Amino acid sequence: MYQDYPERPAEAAADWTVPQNWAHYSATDHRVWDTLFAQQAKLLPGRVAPEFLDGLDVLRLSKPGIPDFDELSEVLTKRTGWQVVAVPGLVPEDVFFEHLANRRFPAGIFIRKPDELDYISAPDVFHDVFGHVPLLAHPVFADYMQAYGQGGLRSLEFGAIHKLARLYWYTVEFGLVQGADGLKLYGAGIVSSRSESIFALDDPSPNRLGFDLTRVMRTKYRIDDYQQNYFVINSFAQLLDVTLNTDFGPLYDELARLDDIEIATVLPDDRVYTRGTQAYARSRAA
Ligand code: HBI
Ligand code: FE
Repeated sequence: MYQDYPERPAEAAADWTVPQNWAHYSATDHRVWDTLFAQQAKLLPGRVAPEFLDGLDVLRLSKPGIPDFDELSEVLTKRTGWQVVAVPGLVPEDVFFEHLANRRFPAGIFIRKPDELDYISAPDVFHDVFGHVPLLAHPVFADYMQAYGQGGLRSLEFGAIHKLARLYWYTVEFGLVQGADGLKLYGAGIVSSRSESIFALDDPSPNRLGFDLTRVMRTKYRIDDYQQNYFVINSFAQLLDVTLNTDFGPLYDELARLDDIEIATVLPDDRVYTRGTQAYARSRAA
């Protein structure tokens, strides 16, 4: 999903981990975290999957300031065996998958500046920790993330990483889940963004379609703006089951024979929750 990786910095280990150097964050850095946290903590109840709020709670993420990864890992490990490790930023895919497959989530240590609170071009510590870590405290989602990492390592052998990356994009980053009282957010790219937390649920522009593994792995995505499609799962168990019970080798063969699906297309077989007007996307293209 991300094309260019910098060289491994001299201070990083072979697996790209670095010390978090928590004591080096400035008062401004901590204030940025607190501002973003307060904003999302107010916005998300009722919009986000309850498992995410439970995760914030059990991991005590409301404690002021940027979390110390060692403290966070201690609580998380007791719950689900996951750890949070510090990395300089984006890491190469094989390194990323190797961490996930071993229940380590690589989180960037950098935090955005106070003048770029809503839009960032690379994932920072707020996106990585606030967005991704709460659901790692949920046993089923925790298993899904590991299964994804294991699948990622296998996808490298098939040269199919860009197909598998679509699964990550449309679930872990931008997924919606059907709740008892309507659609809920769970993707980290959505829940860590004030504006997309509103857009993904309320805006008439995007399509909201039922999740189907093959369909998702055929569908292009955009990295430069709000999504034009969101895919809706029934439960985290559905996501884990389909990942564990699919033989990805034959699926990659099948995908190689099928055309990619353009971003905003709705197919006859899609389970349509909302058919988008695409008005927002059109206004941005104009
Ligand atoms: N590195 N730090 C970091 N965070 C990511 O989310 C990430 C990455 N490297 C590769 C990657 N994501 C994706 O390419 C894969 O899931 C497909
Ligand atoms: Fe992310």
